[in-house]
Amino acid sequence: MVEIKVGARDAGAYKPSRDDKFSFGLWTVGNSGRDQFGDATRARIDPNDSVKKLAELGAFGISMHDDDLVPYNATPAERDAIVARFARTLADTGMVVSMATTNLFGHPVFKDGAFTSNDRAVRRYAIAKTMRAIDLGAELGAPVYVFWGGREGVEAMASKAPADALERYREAIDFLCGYVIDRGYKMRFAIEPKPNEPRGDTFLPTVGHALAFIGKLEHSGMVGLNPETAHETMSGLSFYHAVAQTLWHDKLFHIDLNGQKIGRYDQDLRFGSEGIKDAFFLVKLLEESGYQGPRHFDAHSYRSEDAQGVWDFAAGCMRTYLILKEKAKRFNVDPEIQAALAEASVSELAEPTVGKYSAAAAAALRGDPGDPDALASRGYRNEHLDQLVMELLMGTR
Ligand SMILES: [Mn+2]
Repeated sequence: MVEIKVGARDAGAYKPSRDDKFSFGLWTVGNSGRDQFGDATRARIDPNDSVKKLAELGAFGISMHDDDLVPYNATPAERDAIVARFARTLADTGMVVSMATTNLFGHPVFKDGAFTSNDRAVRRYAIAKTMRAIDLGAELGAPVYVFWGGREGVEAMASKAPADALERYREAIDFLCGYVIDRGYKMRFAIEPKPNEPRGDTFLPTVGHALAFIGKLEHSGMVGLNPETAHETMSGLSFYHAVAQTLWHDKLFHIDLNGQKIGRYDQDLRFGSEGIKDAFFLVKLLEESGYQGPRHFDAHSYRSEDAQGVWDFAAGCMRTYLILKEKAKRFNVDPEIQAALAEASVSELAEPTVGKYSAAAAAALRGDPGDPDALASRGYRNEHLDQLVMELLMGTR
């Protein structure tokens, strides 16, 4: 049993540092609390102030849509002044832009979709806007560029042929890969799946759909995923398993962490505030997988909060991550948990089953396939194992 001193670890053990690579979208802490049913409940925060405050709290980076920083109708001169001031704030604080993306959902022009709008002129506008936003991301040093197709979907099923929409999606990503290569930007793309909201049904709804889509791309090597806790969980799927498969495909280029209840609207809650067991195994996975990217939070504070609540939210996301990271270390050294893993034969799953096919191996296996009744007689003690995990998470181990 690990000895625990109450309060001892509050003296800074969960204090985030740059090495933890925590980042936040400008739109996350900048969320004003507006929702479907009510107006903003707090004032907009200047992006420069967000950067300063996040740096103070221990984050290393920020992410941004083009429109988070540069207003839609800014002149080229205004745009350059805004970007120059922002670059100075980044330099002053030591913060980086760890990811950039395009807002292809807010303006009414995208009401029928962006890359998949039926209107060819809208599709061309969306790609042009994305090229401008990629330039901005490159100017600020973003190594990853995210594609969330917020409006790429339908309500009326008859309104789009899905195969045509996927072709246009593929065409857009291929074209933009070509643009990045042509410009010599050191930038990779990450697709962010989501099942629905704001559209009734969205194209590329889950991690699995997006992984399959990448296989059809011309430059598939430079395109990976940006899976999000809330988006997979909305579908009732395990985010932990989604990320594990993404890693297995070498496609985890970025990640959006938050909290979400199954079957609800997109809640974007503080990381770890729902689904604590999924969050625990996710953190353990990220920390043990060699993932080098940002631990990025795409979430926002409750609508009930004022400015202080926003910073409580941001600090809470990072603190919960670090607590779960420490729990993962305890998991690995807890003798009872290790014994329970052995009883469940967890490491045996890493051993090959039959090896590569040969006629001799097939004949040997058919000659001695094993006795199903004898094999069925064992238990795996998963109840015991899971109880130990729960006790670890509840703080009694
Ligand atoms: Mn997201």
